[in-house]
Amino acid sequence: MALLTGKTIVVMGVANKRSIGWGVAASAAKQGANLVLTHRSERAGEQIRKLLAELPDVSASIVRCDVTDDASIEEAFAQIGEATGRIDGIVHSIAHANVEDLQGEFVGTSREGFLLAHNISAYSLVAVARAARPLMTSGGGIVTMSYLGGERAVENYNVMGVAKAALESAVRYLAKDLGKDNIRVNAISAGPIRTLAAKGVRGFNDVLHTMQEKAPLGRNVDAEEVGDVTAFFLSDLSRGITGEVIHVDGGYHIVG
Ligand code: N5H
Repeated sequence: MALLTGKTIVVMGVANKRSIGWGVAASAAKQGANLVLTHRSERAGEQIRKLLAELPDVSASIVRCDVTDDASIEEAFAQIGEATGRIDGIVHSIAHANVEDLQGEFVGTSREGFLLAHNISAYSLVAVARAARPLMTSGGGIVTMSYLGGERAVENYNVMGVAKAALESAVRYLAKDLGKDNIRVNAISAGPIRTLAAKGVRGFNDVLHTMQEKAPLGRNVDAEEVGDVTAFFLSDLSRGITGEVIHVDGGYHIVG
């Protein structure tokens, strides 16, 4: 039997076919999950509709959710609850920072830019976990996406690195709280992947190149590989793991 048969998985943050969230949705669907995909922009909603149209056998619905707005989160999860009755997993694949805060010196980060990055990229996991908890009546898994820049000072990653450090810490505190409800909370630290978010950010191509050169596996990773590890975290195979950050980066973090 597939790993996620009979489970409802909510994937937040698919912008287009290159999104890590879409790699996750595809892996989860392959493992038999019933999907709910959330988006903020109309444009992302359209992209998701198009992508799902190519997978007619997959059971999926689309819900709008703006994670900067508590009322929107509440409404989205009320809608999901009505439609599905229960949630077994949440995948948080959402981050944002001002493009001017993703280059040059971190010391120049404005208060506003710092708060924006932390609001969307880290606090949103806490708000979503709280909203989803009452619907996760059989327990389940929450998975979020991080990057090595949350552990090390990586050129240009700047305010996002600080937000990812907060996100990874939030994973541990949420895991501590939600363990009593048999809800596990874990993160994946993914290698660089050419997504819409990565487009136009300074130095991205250099990072891809270095990764290929130095990673033990000698190549970059893709969204499907991240998706498969996410499916593992959402499945009962990982039932003994919570509060963990696992690297899906071809081993780069052990050498780079
Ligand atoms: C070391 C690097 C390269 C430099 C830093 C890149 C950081 C990227 C993450 C953030 C989330 C990108 C971002 O917010 C871009 C926005 O300012 C502009 N783009 C958008 O608004 C597009 C339209 C939407 C879809 O994107 C978002 N996020 O809203 C890190 C890279 C090697 C790895 C990487 C790219 C990591 C990561 O966190 O995504």
